[in-house]
Amino acid sequence: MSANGDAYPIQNLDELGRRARDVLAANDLGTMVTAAPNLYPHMWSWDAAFVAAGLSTMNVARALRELDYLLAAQWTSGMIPHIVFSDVPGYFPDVERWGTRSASPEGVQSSGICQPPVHATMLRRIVERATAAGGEDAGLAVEFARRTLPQWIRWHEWLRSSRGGDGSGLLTIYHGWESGMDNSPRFDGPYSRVQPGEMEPFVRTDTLKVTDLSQRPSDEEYSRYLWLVQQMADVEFDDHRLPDVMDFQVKDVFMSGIFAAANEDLAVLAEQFGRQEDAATLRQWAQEFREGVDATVDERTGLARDRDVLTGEWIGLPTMAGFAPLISTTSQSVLERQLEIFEGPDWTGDPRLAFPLPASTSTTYEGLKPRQYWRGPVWPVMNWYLAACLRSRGDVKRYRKFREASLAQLMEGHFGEYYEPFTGEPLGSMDQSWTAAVALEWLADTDDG
Ligand code: 2M8
Repeated sequence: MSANGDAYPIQNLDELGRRARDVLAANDLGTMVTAAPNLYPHMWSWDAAFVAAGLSTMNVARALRELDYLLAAQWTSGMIPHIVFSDVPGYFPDVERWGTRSASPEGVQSSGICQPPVHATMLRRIVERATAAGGEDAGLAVEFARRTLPQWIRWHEWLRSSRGGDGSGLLTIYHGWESGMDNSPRFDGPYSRVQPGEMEPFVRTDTLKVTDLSQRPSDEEYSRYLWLVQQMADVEFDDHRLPDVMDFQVKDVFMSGIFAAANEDLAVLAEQFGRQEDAATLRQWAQEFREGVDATVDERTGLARDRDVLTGEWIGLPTMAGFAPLISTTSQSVLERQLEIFEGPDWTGDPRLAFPLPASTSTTYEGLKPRQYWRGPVWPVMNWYLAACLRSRGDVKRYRKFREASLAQLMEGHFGEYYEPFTGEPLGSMDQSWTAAVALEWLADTDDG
């Protein structure tokens, strides 16, 4: 049953906080907070980072346990897998289909790909929050960060070498799932060239749970997703062989912006613990990826672009990924142009929007699908992440605008995975953990500091 029962509109911010905490408590298996109660009964890598940030507003020790559990699944290569499976059945593809049993660490069941590296940014946030609060939590958070710093550095090292070592300042993904924006139209071109071969048949479980099929990816999309999993499994997830065998290879600009910012955040932590050399290396990577992201900006549209590695083509569709520089750029002119577009009539300034929040594709894009997953809906977690990036630049005014709109959106009470941009209807999974987590983050930041 839903943690909030038959969801009803929330009356005030105290109630929003209470109900968000209830959602996280109901999704907590003890070892992990699952991404959602029904649709996603496991731990997802970037969900876990956002969830940890949300948990830290009420229980720092529990937040750190979440990150610890994720880290325990880190592969010897340094990769942090995108899913750590619980024992709850009902999600497909499961660990058997992934074929990762021997590649994962002993006793861990995981998938074999990664997701956007928001972890260091969230860890820095947790440490700063706990330090500001003082007392026992401060010690716990600092100790945790000190102890786990080498693991986070290894994760970044792996990303930099296995996914971004070609000097482009951009990370390569081998599956749309690695971007976290699974079926975004940005990947339509690359996916159109993926032709599934002989494959074991499969039965999807997501469409049994979200029964309005228009909200999920199509079967055709799913067979491509599964084909890519098989291609990786065939080479035993060997990073060196992926460039030779994978039919999908994209330089992901949004993930690269996240990586730039996360390197900067990890450098701050490394410095705090006297690891100056590591901090210098991380800062160098931050700079490399900042430049990589800025270099993708299309002069004409002002948006950042992905690149299809296999064809060499730019992918310049008007999706949220076009705003990667908002996360990472240090160029004032790039920033100003991006903000102008972001607040203009194709994005948050579209008067038809239920709330002035960014949709996953421009609301004037001809391919907009306002109810379908990453093809149009508004994602609360992205609203908060982008706002937090602006606030870390000192842009409190915009942060407040985002906060007001986001809280208004969440008052409908379902903690939806995503929302219809024009009506504000919650879609996908209800009681989604990262939505509840960012509600707590918004509520914790009353001073906007
Ligand atoms: C969605 O992705 C999973 C596959 O990884 C799925 O559709 O089954 C995405 O929204 C992804 O970004 C998110 O981490 C995951 C769990 O919330 O769900």
